[in-house]
Amino acid sequence: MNQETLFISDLHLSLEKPEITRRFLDFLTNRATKAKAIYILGDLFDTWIGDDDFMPPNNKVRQQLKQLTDSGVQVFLQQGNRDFLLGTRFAQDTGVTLLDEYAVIDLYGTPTLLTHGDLLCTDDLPYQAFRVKSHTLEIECK
Ligand SMILES: [Mn+2]
Repeated sequence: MNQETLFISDLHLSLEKPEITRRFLDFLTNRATKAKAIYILGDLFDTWIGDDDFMPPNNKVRQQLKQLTDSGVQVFLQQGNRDFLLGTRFAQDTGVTLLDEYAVIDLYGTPTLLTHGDLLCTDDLPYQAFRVKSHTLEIECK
């Protein structure tokens, strides 16, 4: 069995770019099935307005991720600056494990820091202010 650990980031899946979605779904049903673990390091989706968003291509991606995790492949996911609303429901629906914005993993014996990267744009003060505000908003659903 192939024991690859695979990292992907910033696919920015959206309805407007079907070829990227097609290739990702192909990846999930082929190479990914032989992996030991897959780490998705943020911005899998170009936008994510909430875990109750079932618009295409979100649902198909959900289903394929679920199939992959059901088969025993571990999939880890960090939020990016575009899809930071990915949450626990998405994780439950797909079987992926959400990682904190900084996560240290043991990569073949080497401690390895994983992060999407937007936290490191420390010179961009307006962005960092937006980030703090957008990540702490309490949304009331009526
Ligand atoms: Mn990003």
